[in-house]
Amino acid sequence: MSYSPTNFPVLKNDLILRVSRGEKTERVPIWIMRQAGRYLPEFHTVRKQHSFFEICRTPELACELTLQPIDRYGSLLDASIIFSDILVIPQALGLEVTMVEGRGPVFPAPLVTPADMERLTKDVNVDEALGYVYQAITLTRHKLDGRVPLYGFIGAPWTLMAYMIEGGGSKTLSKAKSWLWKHPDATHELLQRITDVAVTFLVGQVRAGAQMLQVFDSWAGELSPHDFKIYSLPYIKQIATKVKQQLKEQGLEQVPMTIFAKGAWFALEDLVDIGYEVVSLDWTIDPEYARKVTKGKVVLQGNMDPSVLYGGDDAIRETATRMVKAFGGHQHIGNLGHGVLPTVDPEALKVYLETVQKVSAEISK
Ligand code: 1CP
Repeated sequence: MSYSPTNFPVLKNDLILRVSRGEKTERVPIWIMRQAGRYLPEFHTVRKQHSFFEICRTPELACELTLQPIDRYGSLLDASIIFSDILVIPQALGLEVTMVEGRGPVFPAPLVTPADMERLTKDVNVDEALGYVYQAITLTRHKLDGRVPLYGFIGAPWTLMAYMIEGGGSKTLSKAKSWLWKHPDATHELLQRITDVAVTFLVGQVRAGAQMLQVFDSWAGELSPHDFKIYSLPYIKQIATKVKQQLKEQGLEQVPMTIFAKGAWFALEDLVDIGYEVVSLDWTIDPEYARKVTKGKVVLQGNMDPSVLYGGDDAIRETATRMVKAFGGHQHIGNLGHGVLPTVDPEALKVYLETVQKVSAEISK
């Protein structure tokens, strides 16, 4: 049976949407980056039978994995995020990406010199190439049955460019950074090509049923403050501006947008003025400092260090309580400072979710 992006079930929990619109709420909503993933035994059961990208490309499987944490934690989660990966954009641009056991994503033929950009698909038909993500989103909206809103997402241009040149994860980004210095013009051309695809893809995700959007700039903190302003900021700004403009032109509803520029504490002041309603913080930023710098202009998301989830229930409760209080119980979406780690006990995450909901309900009164 195929589903259409119309007549979606009525949303029963809109807490995260209300907070994103700047409304005062009864408590802080919470969801977790990588909440559908390797720390869940039910994920491995499916993963044993299918390759990673096969799951991403099969709407029924992507939907099943998206719903796993929602089914497990019930009312302890206030949002879902579509099961996919940031690397589907490089794939749509024509690069091969495989998931190698124990290593993560690998590009067998990464970009080595600007001449390799010839290998990228020109005038990508984004809606066709990534239509499988749209189908997964539409199906998931129906299967969620209005329990919580659904996030769509992309990787930011700088982070995706870095993967496309490094050919996978990297500790130093030495290849990607060499590119910046050796080929500044080609760098901007590549960043713009990724940006163009990203805009169309995000708009398409909303058309398919995504109710919020997040942009992951996971490698933002590898750039100096000066270089971040040149190679990341203008492109993530362009994405927010153009997505909003195109949603309007296409008669689609505006949705809250979140920027997560990991490690870019230095850019916080700039990040509040580029068109995102929510700024996601990693754990190296003190919540009270972030409040002061952002002056109430955006909702803040985050930000407990994910490794506290290894510290036992008392450490989790104590750290989560301190975090919620430091954010003040308003204009805040609970999350971790980065994705949940694959070896975390799902019960430890439960303690975190419970604590954020309980403590924030107490202080929001
Ligand atoms: O089964 C496996 O081996 C795959 C593990 C896995 C999973 C579950 C990968 C490989 N990606 C994902 C899903 C995923 N990736 C989601 C799903 C939705 C959810 O959050 O629940 C999302 C949002 C992502 C986004 C993503 N992929 C990011 C941005 C967030 C972040 O963590 O910084 C990044 C950098 C990636 C690349 C990626 N994909 C997978 C891995 C192991 C990596 C990191 C590789 C590296 O840099 O070393």
